[in-house]
Amino acid sequence: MGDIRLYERILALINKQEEWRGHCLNMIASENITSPAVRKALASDFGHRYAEGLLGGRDEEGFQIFQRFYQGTKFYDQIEAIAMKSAEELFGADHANLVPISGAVANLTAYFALAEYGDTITGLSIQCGGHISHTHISAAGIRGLKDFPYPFNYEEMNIDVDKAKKLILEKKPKLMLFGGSLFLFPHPVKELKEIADEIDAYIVYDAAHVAGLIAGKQFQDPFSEGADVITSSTHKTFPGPQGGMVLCKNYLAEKIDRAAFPGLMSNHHLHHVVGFAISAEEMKKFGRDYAKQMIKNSKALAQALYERGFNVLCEEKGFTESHQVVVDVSNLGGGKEIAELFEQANIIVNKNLLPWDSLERTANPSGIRIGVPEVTRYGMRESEMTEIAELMAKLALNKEDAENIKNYVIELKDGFQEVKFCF
Ligand code: DSN
Repeated sequence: MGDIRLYERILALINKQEEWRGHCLNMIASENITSPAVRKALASDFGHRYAEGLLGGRDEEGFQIFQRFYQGTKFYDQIEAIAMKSAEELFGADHANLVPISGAVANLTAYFALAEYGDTITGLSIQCGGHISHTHISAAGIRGLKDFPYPFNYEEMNIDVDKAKKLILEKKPKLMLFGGSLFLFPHPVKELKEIADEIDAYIVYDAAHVAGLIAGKQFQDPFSEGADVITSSTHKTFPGPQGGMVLCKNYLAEKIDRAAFPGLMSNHHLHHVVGFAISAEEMKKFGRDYAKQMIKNSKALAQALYERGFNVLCEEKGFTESHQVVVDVSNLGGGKEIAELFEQANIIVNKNLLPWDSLERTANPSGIRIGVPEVTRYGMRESEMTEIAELMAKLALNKEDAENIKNYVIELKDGFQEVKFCF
């Protein structure tokens, strides 16, 4: 039986969440904030509807034609067609499929399309930044794929190209994955393209974290470097609603589409695609400026943290070329302790395994990962990054009172309430 008290409690918790996170510095690297127009799309009638169907070619302007199994899709079909074309333009893809409902499902779609049960794949290990869906414990395992990790260079925080070449020639994976969740520098796609061709492997680039940087032309361009497929979520540096997509070259379009529908999904999430369509227009107009500012901000934050005594990774490489800053806090009690301490002061980050951690350290790993997508989208710039670094230093290094720092955080955030880089 429905319980009015629980119902009211849920409504109250929604308000509490909005109130609290509205006064936080949200610095989870995989999160972002959507524009008011995207929020409107998410709450629209499209969230109630179905639009199952197959793709049926393009019209003379290049917009997708759909063969739906449901009536009532005449407006939605126009939006999905626009969204597909925009995604193709932003990422230099021949074809976009917007059916996957998350980044992990986008990866599963690629696995279903391009690999067979029992095939071998390679990607980064979880400690070195690979996403769980790149491994046997998640989507790759569901597809029955055997994974082995690329050799990794700790100083470079990147794949060791020479060692990787030897291992790839030996193990001959069907798929070579790039991208991940701990992602400071572009991955060596073009450096490993030749070897992929030699063993007939597909290159799948998981752009979930860096999609906004790629669309804003401030990171590597996976397709021009040799990727066959880009998989992604749509809500990290790319400031859309939560969801997924697969972008590909023409020769894989049919396989990807069939893997998405009817392969893995029946209906997709229409309100998500509508929100994505809006955010894609925002990125076409403001994406370059937004992506540039994200990178300026992450570099400024890393430098300021380093100057205050934090052990920020990769000082010799300029710390980062992405939206992330990674700090080894093992000397300060570990990632769990520091992330929880920051949370007491309304600074939200996540603890993170570092490449030299064993998986047993998952509960309290050596690192924290700090992301700037959302604070950048609220209009913060380099000077605010210095202020944030100062607050973090007061908390973690000087052991100042978290309640007191929280007041500074709230005051800082109060000056940045409006979402920028949108119409
Ligand atoms: N778990 C997400 C991240 O934080 O990177 C990716 O799905």
